[in-house]
Amino acid sequence: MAEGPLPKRKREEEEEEDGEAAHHDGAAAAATTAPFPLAELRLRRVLRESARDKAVFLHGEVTSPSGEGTDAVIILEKTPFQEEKVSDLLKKHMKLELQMRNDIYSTYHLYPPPELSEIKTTVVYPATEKHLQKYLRQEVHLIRETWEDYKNITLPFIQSQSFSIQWVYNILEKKAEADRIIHENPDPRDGFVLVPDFKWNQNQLDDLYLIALVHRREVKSLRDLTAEHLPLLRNILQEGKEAVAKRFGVPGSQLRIYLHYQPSYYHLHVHFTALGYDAPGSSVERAHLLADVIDNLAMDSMYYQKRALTFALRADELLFKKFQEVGRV
Ligand code: M7G
Repeated sequence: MAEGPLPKRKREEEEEEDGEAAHHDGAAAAATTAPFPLAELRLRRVLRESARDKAVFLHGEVTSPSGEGTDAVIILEKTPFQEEKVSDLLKKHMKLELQMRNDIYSTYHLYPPPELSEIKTTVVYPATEKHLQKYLRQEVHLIRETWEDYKNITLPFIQSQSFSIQWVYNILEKKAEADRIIHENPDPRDGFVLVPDFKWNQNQLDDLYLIALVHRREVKSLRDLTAEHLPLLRNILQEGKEAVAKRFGVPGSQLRIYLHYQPSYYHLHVHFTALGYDAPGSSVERAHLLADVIDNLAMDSMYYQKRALTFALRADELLFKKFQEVGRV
């Protein structure tokens, strides 16, 4: 892909320095209904492509009338089949082209009508450098982070560098996605909001994915949790399961309910995914089952301020470099 002039990129530092302004921008963006100008996007490069997930992650640029380019990340993803639409697909297909035939075996190219060939499209715009990094395919390494490492390396880093969590505040304040809320416990200390994760289009239950966002704002991640948070965590586990069973008919025994460490967004949240779905980020080096977290805290309030935690970092990440500098990798 030809590299053009360096585009304008929304900088994380700007958001940090300019907290209030960013807050207003985010709230305004939440209310915007105009669709993203996809056709005008200039494709700069493919950040990552996954044959297994049938998804492609693109870095594009939108050029304003004044000629200034702004970065965007576009994720295009083929969605799972919906059982109830399969017979439509057989009946209403536009074309069926034979690819090969051998004995009793044959394969075809089937071209579905537009309403049955949706591509889930996620847009991050304007995208920061950190967003581009997040989706770029990179070599990864495991880090074993002690509590001292957390305090000396990770915490200062996340305080200066992490993604804006304006989108979380927009949900909690009902400025965005208010009509998507599945359940809310409004208690400011022990309450939370459960919404469909934006990875899930809600068309089928196979890849069910919801996220519980806590109302309290000072809990960044698993590392901050103590026994004080047990009522909050138990509410999420109990009420979250009940809400999913009631709305989607999926029982708690078929849900994987977990926290990420490290998360991308440092406002405590819990992932709810269908057990049969191999969700991105559900592997052992990142997912911590909520039920286990609760048990650990009940046994020892300081459990997550004592033990080392393992996670993977990409080789080009600044945090990885910080661990490298002090010889921890
Ligand atoms: P994470 O563990 O902080 O990071 O999870 P990850 O994205 O690397 O997994 C944050 C979760 O919030 C992810 O599952 C995202 O898909 C989801 N998410 C992110 N954003 C920006 C939104 C949003 O605007 N709305 C909703 N509903 N979910 C989001």
